[in-house]
Amino acid sequence: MNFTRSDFPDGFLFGTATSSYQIEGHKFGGAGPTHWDSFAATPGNVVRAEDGALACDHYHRYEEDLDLIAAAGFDCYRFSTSWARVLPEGRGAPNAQGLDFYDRLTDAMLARGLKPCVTLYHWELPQALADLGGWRNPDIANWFADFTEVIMGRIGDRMYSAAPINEPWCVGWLSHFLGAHAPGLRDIRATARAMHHVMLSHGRATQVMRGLGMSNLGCVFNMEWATPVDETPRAHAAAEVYDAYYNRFFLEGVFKGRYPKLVLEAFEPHLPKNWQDDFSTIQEPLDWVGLNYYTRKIIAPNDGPWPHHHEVPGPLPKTFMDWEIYPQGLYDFLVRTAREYTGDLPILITENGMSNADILKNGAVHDPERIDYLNQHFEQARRAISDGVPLQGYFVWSLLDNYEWALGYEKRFGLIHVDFETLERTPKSSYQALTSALKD
Ligand code: IFM
Repeated sequence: MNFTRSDFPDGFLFGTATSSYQIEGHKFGGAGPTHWDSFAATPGNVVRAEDGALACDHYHRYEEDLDLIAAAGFDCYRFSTSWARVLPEGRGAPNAQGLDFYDRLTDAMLARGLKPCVTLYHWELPQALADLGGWRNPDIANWFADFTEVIMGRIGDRMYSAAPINEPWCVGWLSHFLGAHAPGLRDIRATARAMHHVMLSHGRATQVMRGLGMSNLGCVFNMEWATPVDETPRAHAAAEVYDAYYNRFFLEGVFKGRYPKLVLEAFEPHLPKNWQDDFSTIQEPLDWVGLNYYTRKIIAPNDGPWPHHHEVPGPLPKTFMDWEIYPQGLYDFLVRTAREYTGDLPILITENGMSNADILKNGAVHDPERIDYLNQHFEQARRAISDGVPLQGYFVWSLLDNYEWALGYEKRFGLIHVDFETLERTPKSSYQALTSALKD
């Protein structure tokens, strides 16, 4: 890497991140069915109809995985808890094996000196709740609050930090407007309701965790910079709409108690009754804000229905996801978030990393592209810090190659290669490079 730990302020937190369904192996330990299982079992939704039944078998191999995190010198591990592993029916009787698993996992992190940074929900909604309308049903805020009480009642006392929901945009828009993730809907009314209920559930879970005496509570929002396709006012307006429903909606809800006008123009008739009354819950005070950042999109206007735009391919080098590499966007988001929304509140980069066409050859994986990608983004993080942004940590996505949702297992994001036949782990050269950088 072209930085070391000492290039960042004292106490800056270096971490790596994963999520439950992407690595654990959902078929183990009495977990209930989720909407991702049924989505993946439907032809055309997921590459080769792959699912998270086995994934990386982290459920059995977590000790080995935590050893690798600790050996690299990371301070923190950002993991998530599976709702369906804890409450197989989404509500009601907890699964003792599931609670025991997260208890063991927590203690194993602490035993290695790793700070546990939990996200409660990273997309595997219990099927029984999806059957009741999932995120479209206003009751989900209470169901989620109850889940929070059960799982954090067990492990909350040992969490370094906690955030309720990973990437609300994906839970809402990607899954209910674009239909690309479970439950695969393409419906504006479903989207408006899901996005609002995600916000309300975030607030309710935060209240529950405060009630349990937990501290260091935050949120995790994914962001994509929107670049207008050209300099016309129409192209600029199109990019602003993208920015409004992708990036500003959640920040504005949590930190300003409102939704952007550019989104309300289309959402207002579809939002649930008395939605404005929910902001007192949505605005529950937080201790930090997390940004997940990977890329930008080039936005062109069109004459189709709202949002009247589409994405066009950009000219920059791309990752294996076909995402343009645009580190400047990370800097711009860090500065803008602090300036317009969060002021002195600590910011964390809760995800950043790349999928690469990694090849295991003679027992090694050389991934200079990933080292380069990380170098460029860490550089922007340092720039933001020197310009006064209260950035306090950086989590690399991801520890392991894993289940990349609708794209199955072929998009490798890991610092550690996983052979999905043998489940053997092989640290890549990016892992070795980060290990040297963090030693200092
Ligand atoms: O793998 C995902 C993760 O689940 C959420 N953030 C983006 C990653 C890469 O697409």
